[in-house]
Amino acid sequence: MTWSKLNAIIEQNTSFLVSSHISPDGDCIGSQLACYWLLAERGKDVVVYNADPVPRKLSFLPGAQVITTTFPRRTFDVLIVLDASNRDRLGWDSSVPVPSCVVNIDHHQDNTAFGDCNILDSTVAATGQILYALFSDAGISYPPHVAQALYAAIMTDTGGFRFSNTTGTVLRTCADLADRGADCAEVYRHLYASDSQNGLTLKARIWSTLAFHLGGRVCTMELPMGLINEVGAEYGDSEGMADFTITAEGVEVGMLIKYNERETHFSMRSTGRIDVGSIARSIPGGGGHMNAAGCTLYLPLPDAMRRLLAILEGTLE
Ligand SMILES: [Mn+2]
Repeated sequence: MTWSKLNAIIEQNTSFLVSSHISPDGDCIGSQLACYWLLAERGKDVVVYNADPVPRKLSFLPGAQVITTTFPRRTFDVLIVLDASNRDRLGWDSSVPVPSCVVNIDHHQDNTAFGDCNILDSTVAATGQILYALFSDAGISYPPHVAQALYAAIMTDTGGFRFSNTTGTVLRTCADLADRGADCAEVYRHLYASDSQNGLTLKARIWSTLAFHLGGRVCTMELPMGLINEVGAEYGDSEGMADFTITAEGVEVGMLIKYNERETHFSMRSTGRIDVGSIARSIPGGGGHMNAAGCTLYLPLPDAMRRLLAILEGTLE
Protein backbone atom coordinates (compact mmCIF):
# COMPACT_ATOMS: atom_id res chain seq x y z
CA MET A 1 0.00 0.00 0.00
CA THR A 2 2.60 2.49 1.13
CA TRP A 3 5.10 1.18 -1.39
CA SER A 4 2.63 1.41 -4.25
CA LYS A 5 1.97 5.06 -3.44
CA LEU A 6 5.68 5.89 -3.32
CA ASN A 7 6.34 3.77 -6.38
CA ALA A 8 3.68 5.68 -8.34
CA ILE A 9 5.33 8.99 -7.42
CA ILE A 10 8.71 7.64 -8.55
CA GLU A 11 7.25 6.33 -11.82
CA GLN A 12 5.38 9.53 -12.66
CA ASN A 13 8.22 11.96 -12.04
CA THR A 14 11.68 12.65 -13.38
CA SER A 15 13.64 14.87 -11.00
CA PHE A 16 14.07 14.36 -7.27
CA LEU A 17 15.66 16.36 -4.49
CA VAL A 18 16.49 14.23 -1.43
CA SER A 19 17.18 16.05 1.82
CA SER A 20 17.47 15.48 5.55
CA HIS A 21 17.87 17.41 8.78
CA ILE A 22 20.59 19.82 9.94
CA SER A 23 23.59 18.17 11.62
CA PRO A 24 22.92 14.97 9.69
CA ASP A 25 23.56 11.68 11.50
CA GLY A 26 24.05 8.11 10.30
CA ASP A 27 20.31 7.57 9.88
CA CYS A 28 20.08 10.63 7.59
CA ILE A 29 23.10 9.79 5.49
CA GLY A 30 22.45 6.03 5.32
CA SER A 31 18.80 6.58 4.37
CA GLN A 32 19.70 9.21 1.80
CA LEU A 33 22.23 6.94 0.12
CA ALA A 34 19.72 4.08 -0.06
CA CYS A 35 17.11 6.46 -1.49
CA TYR A 36 19.64 7.87 -3.98
CA TRP A 37 20.49 4.36 -5.15
CA LEU A 38 16.82 3.47 -5.65
CA LEU A 39 16.16 6.57 -7.76
CA ALA A 40 19.42 6.53 -9.72
CA GLU A 41 18.89 2.84 -10.48
CA ARG A 42 15.66 3.81 -12.20
CA GLY A 43 17.39 6.45 -14.25
CA LYS A 44 15.97 9.41 -12.34
CA ASP A 45 17.63 12.80 -12.08
CA VAL A 46 18.56 12.97 -8.37
CA VAL A 47 20.27 15.61 -6.22
CA VAL A 48 20.98 14.85 -2.56
CA TYR A 49 21.35 18.07 -0.57
CA ASN A 50 21.83 18.75 3.14
CA ALA A 51 22.35 22.10 4.83
CA ASP A 52 25.31 20.62 6.77
CA PRO A 53 28.12 18.40 5.43
CA VAL A 54 28.43 14.64 5.83
CA PRO A 55 30.22 14.03 9.16
CA ARG A 56 33.79 12.78 8.65
CA LYS A 57 33.10 9.38 10.22
CA LEU A 58 30.26 8.71 7.75
CA SER A 59 32.18 9.67 4.64
CA PHE A 60 33.38 6.04 4.23
CA LEU A 61 29.89 5.03 3.08
CA PRO A 62 30.09 4.42 -0.67
CA GLY A 63 28.38 7.22 -2.54
CA ALA A 64 28.64 9.73 0.32
CA GLN A 65 30.39 12.15 -2.05
CA VAL A 66 27.15 12.65 -4.02
CA ILE A 67 25.69 14.54 -1.05
CA THR A 68 26.12 18.26 -1.63
CA THR A 69 25.86 21.27 0.66
CA THR A 70 25.41 23.63 -2.30
CA PHE A 71 21.73 24.35 -2.60
CA PRO A 72 20.61 23.47 -6.13
CA ARG A 73 19.07 26.60 -7.64
CA ARG A 74 16.78 24.76 -10.00
CA THR A 75 13.40 23.07 -9.91
CA PHE A 76 12.53 19.47 -9.05
CA ASP A 77 9.36 17.46 -9.49
CA VAL A 78 9.59 15.87 -6.05
CA LEU A 79 11.22 16.60 -2.71
CA ILE A 80 11.90 13.54 -0.55
CA VAL A 81 12.56 14.41 3.10
CA LEU A 82 14.11 11.70 5.25
CA ASP A 83 14.35 11.53 9.06
CA ALA A 84 13.03 15.06 9.74
CA SER A 85 9.96 15.64 11.90
CA ASN A 86 9.12 18.99 10.31
CA ARG A 87 10.14 21.23 7.40
CA ASP A 88 12.15 23.61 9.62
CA ARG A 89 14.50 20.75 10.53
CA LEU A 90 15.89 20.94 6.99
CA GLY A 91 17.51 24.24 7.92
CA TRP A 92 16.58 25.82 4.58
CA ASP A 93 16.05 29.47 3.98
CA SER A 94 12.24 29.83 4.13
CA SER A 95 12.21 31.78 0.84
CA VAL A 96 13.30 28.71 -1.09
CA PRO A 97 10.52 27.37 -3.34
CA VAL A 98 9.59 23.78 -2.54
CA PRO A 99 8.64 21.20 -5.20
CA SER A 100 4.88 20.71 -5.45
CA CYS A 101 5.12 17.07 -4.38
CA VAL A 102 6.74 16.34 -1.01
CA VAL A 103 7.40 12.81 0.26
CA ASN A 104 8.01 12.62 4.01
CA ILE A 105 9.61 9.42 5.32
CA ASP A 106 10.33 9.43 9.05
CA HIS A 107 10.18 7.65 12.40
CA HIS A 108 9.99 10.62 14.80
CA GLN A 109 6.93 10.49 17.01
CA ASP A 110 6.34 14.27 16.64
CA ASN A 111 6.40 14.26 12.81
CA THR A 112 3.91 16.84 11.55
CA ALA A 113 2.93 14.83 8.43
CA PHE A 114 3.98 17.80 6.29
CA GLY A 115 4.25 15.78 3.07
CA ASP A 116 1.82 15.05 0.26
CA CYS A 117 2.86 11.46 0.76
CA ASN A 118 3.70 10.61 4.38
CA ILE A 119 5.38 7.32 5.22
CA LEU A 120 5.62 7.51 8.98
CA ASP A 121 6.28 4.83 11.59
CA SER A 122 7.27 5.92 15.08
CA THR A 123 7.49 2.32 16.27
CA VAL A 124 10.70 1.65 14.36
CA ALA A 125 14.20 2.58 15.46
CA ALA A 126 15.33 4.41 12.35
CA THR A 127 14.22 5.89 9.05
CA GLY A 128 16.60 3.35 7.50
CA GLN A 129 14.35 0.62 8.88
CA ILE A 130 11.34 2.10 7.06
CA LEU A 131 13.32 2.07 3.80
CA TYR A 132 14.39 -1.52 4.49
CA ALA A 133 10.72 -2.47 4.95
CA LEU A 134 9.72 -0.66 1.75
CA PHE A 135 12.45 -2.43 -0.22
CA SER A 136 11.42 -5.78 1.31
CA ASP A 137 7.71 -5.23 0.57
CA ALA A 138 8.55 -4.37 -3.03
CA GLY A 139 10.89 -7.34 -3.38
CA ILE A 140 13.74 -5.05 -4.42
CA SER A 141 17.18 -6.61 -4.24
CA TYR A 142 20.02 -4.19 -3.66
CA PRO A 143 23.80 -4.25 -3.70
CA PRO A 144 26.01 -4.66 -0.59
CA HIS A 145 26.80 -0.93 -0.36
CA VAL A 146 23.09 -0.14 0.02
CA ALA A 147 22.75 -2.85 2.71
CA GLN A 148 25.74 -1.22 4.41
CA ALA A 149 24.13 2.25 4.28
CA LEU A 150 20.89 0.93 5.82
CA TYR A 151 22.86 -0.99 8.46
CA ALA A 152 24.76 2.21 9.38
CA ALA A 153 21.43 4.08 9.62
CA ILE A 154 19.98 1.55 12.07
CA MET A 155 23.19 1.11 14.03
CA THR A 156 23.39 4.88 14.56
CA ASP A 157 19.84 5.31 15.85
CA THR A 158 20.07 2.34 18.22
CA GLY A 159 23.33 3.68 19.66
CA GLY A 160 25.16 0.64 18.33
CA PHE A 161 22.34 -1.74 19.37
CA ARG A 162 22.44 -0.51 22.98
CA PHE A 163 19.27 1.62 23.28
CA SER A 164 15.84 0.34 24.31
CA ASN A 165 14.70 0.61 20.68
CA THR A 166 16.94 -2.38 19.85
CA THR A 167 14.10 -4.81 19.20
CA GLY A 168 14.01 -8.25 17.67
CA THR A 169 12.92 -6.59 14.44
CA VAL A 170 16.02 -4.38 14.51
CA LEU A 171 18.30 -7.37 15.00
CA ARG A 172 16.53 -9.47 12.35
CA THR A 173 16.70 -6.54 9.93
CA CYS A 174 20.40 -6.08 10.59
CA ALA A 175 21.09 -9.81 10.33
CA ASP A 176 19.49 -9.73 6.89
CA LEU A 177 21.50 -6.62 5.94
CA ALA A 178 24.67 -8.46 6.99
CA ASP A 179 23.62 -11.39 4.79
CA ARG A 180 23.16 -8.91 1.95
CA GLY A 181 26.73 -7.72 2.34
CA ALA A 182 26.87 -5.04 5.04
CA ASP A 183 30.29 -5.20 6.69
CA CYS A 184 29.30 -4.89 10.38
CA ALA A 185 32.84 -4.58 11.74
CA GLU A 186 33.73 -1.87 9.24
CA VAL A 187 30.62 0.16 10.09
CA TYR A 188 31.35 -0.21 13.81
CA ARG A 189 34.95 0.90 13.38
CA HIS A 190 34.00 4.03 11.45
CA LEU A 191 31.07 5.00 13.67
CA TYR A 192 32.53 4.28 17.10
CA ALA A 193 36.29 3.76 16.91
CA SER A 194 37.65 6.37 14.54
CA ASP A 195 38.14 9.69 16.33
CA SER A 196 40.52 12.20 14.86
CA GLN A 197 43.12 13.42 17.38
CA ASN A 198 41.44 16.84 17.48
CA GLY A 199 38.06 15.16 17.84
CA LEU A 200 39.24 13.16 20.83
CA THR A 201 40.73 16.33 22.33
CA LEU A 202 37.31 17.98 21.93
CA LYS A 203 35.69 15.07 23.77
CA ALA A 204 38.22 15.35 26.60
CA ARG A 205 37.38 19.06 26.99
CA ILE A 206 33.64 18.27 27.01
CA TRP A 207 34.16 15.51 29.63
CA SER A 208 35.99 18.03 31.84
CA THR A 209 32.71 20.02 32.23
CA LEU A 210 30.82 17.07 33.77
CA ALA A 211 28.43 18.22 36.50
CA PHE A 212 25.51 16.81 38.51
CA HIS A 213 22.39 18.72 39.56
CA LEU A 214 19.11 18.27 41.47
CA GLY A 215 20.47 15.75 43.95
CA GLY A 216 22.39 13.82 41.30
CA ARG A 217 19.34 13.08 39.14
CA VAL A 218 20.46 15.37 36.32
CA CYS A 219 23.88 15.24 34.68
CA THR A 220 25.24 17.83 32.25
CA MET A 221 28.22 18.34 30.00
CA GLU A 222 28.93 21.57 28.15
CA LEU A 223 30.26 22.49 24.75
CA PRO A 224 30.93 26.17 24.03
CA MET A 225 30.54 26.37 20.24
CA GLY A 226 33.85 28.23 19.83
CA LEU A 227 35.72 25.25 21.28
CA ILE A 228 35.24 23.20 18.10
CA ASN A 229 37.36 25.65 16.09
CA GLU A 230 39.72 26.27 18.97
CA VAL A 231 40.84 22.63 19.06
CA GLY A 232 40.52 22.14 15.28
CA ALA A 233 37.70 19.62 15.61
CA GLU A 234 34.48 19.25 13.58
CA TYR A 235 30.90 19.67 14.71
CA GLY A 236 30.26 15.94 14.31
CA ASP A 237 33.07 15.09 16.73
CA SER A 238 30.80 15.87 19.67
CA GLU A 239 28.19 13.38 18.47
CA GLY A 240 27.43 10.64 20.96
CA MET A 241 28.62 12.69 23.93
CA ALA A 242 25.02 13.33 25.00
CA ASP A 243 24.61 9.58 25.47
CA PHE A 244 27.29 9.55 28.19
CA THR A 245 25.28 12.01 30.30
CA ILE A 246 22.91 9.26 31.47
CA THR A 247 25.49 6.59 32.25
CA ALA A 248 26.07 7.52 35.92
CA GLU A 249 24.10 5.74 38.65
CA GLY A 250 21.10 7.70 39.93
CA VAL A 251 20.90 10.00 36.91
CA GLU A 252 17.48 10.19 35.22
CA VAL A 253 18.06 12.98 32.73
CA GLY A 254 21.28 13.93 30.98
CA MET A 255 22.01 16.94 28.80
CA LEU A 256 24.81 17.94 26.47
CA ILE A 257 24.60 21.72 26.38
CA LYS A 258 25.96 23.57 23.35
CA TYR A 259 26.06 27.33 23.65
CA ASN A 260 27.33 30.68 22.44
CA GLU A 261 26.66 34.17 23.85
CA ARG A 262 23.12 34.31 22.47
CA GLU A 263 21.69 30.81 22.49
CA THR A 264 21.85 27.56 24.38
CA HIS A 265 20.96 24.19 22.88
CA PHE A 266 20.09 21.17 25.03
CA SER A 267 20.52 17.62 23.71
CA MET A 268 18.55 15.69 26.31
CA ARG A 269 18.61 12.01 27.19
CA SER A 270 16.41 10.04 29.58
CA THR A 271 16.99 6.68 31.24
CA GLY A 272 13.29 5.93 30.72
CA ARG A 273 11.05 7.39 33.43
CA ILE A 274 11.08 11.02 32.26
CA ASP A 275 9.74 11.88 28.77
CA VAL A 276 12.33 14.37 27.53
CA GLY A 277 10.44 14.64 24.22
CA SER A 278 7.53 16.36 25.97
CA ILE A 279 9.92 18.63 27.89
CA ALA A 280 11.57 19.63 24.60
CA ARG A 281 8.20 20.25 22.93
CA SER A 282 7.20 22.60 25.78
CA ILE A 283 9.85 24.95 24.35
CA PRO A 284 9.12 26.49 20.91
CA GLY A 285 11.06 24.67 18.18
CA GLY A 286 11.96 21.76 20.46
CA GLY A 287 11.17 18.12 19.73
CA GLY A 288 12.31 14.53 19.66
CA HIS A 289 11.67 11.15 21.18
CA MET A 290 10.80 10.08 24.76
CA ASN A 291 14.40 9.10 25.48
CA ALA A 292 16.26 11.56 23.26
CA ALA A 293 15.20 15.09 22.40
CA GLY A 294 16.51 18.59 21.88
CA CYS A 295 15.53 22.22 22.31
CA THR A 296 17.08 25.67 22.11
CA LEU A 297 16.64 28.64 24.43
CA TYR A 298 17.67 32.04 23.08
CA LEU A 299 19.37 32.92 26.33
CA PRO A 300 22.97 32.88 27.56
CA LEU A 301 24.05 29.67 29.29
CA PRO A 302 23.45 30.59 32.99
CA ASP A 303 19.88 31.85 32.34
CA ALA A 304 19.05 28.95 30.04
CA MET A 305 20.37 26.44 32.61
CA ARG A 306 18.22 27.98 35.35
CA ARG A 307 15.13 27.74 33.10
CA LEU A 308 15.73 24.13 32.12
CA LEU A 309 16.64 22.96 35.63
CA ALA A 310 13.45 24.59 36.97
CA ILE A 311 11.38 22.66 34.39
CA LEU A 312 13.22 19.44 35.28
CA GLU A 313 12.79 19.99 39.00
CA GLY A 314 9.01 20.07 38.47
CA THR A 315 9.10 16.98 36.26
CA LEU A 316 11.31 14.89 38.53
CA GLU A 317 9.01 15.25 41.57
MN1 LIG B 1 16.53 8.77 12.76
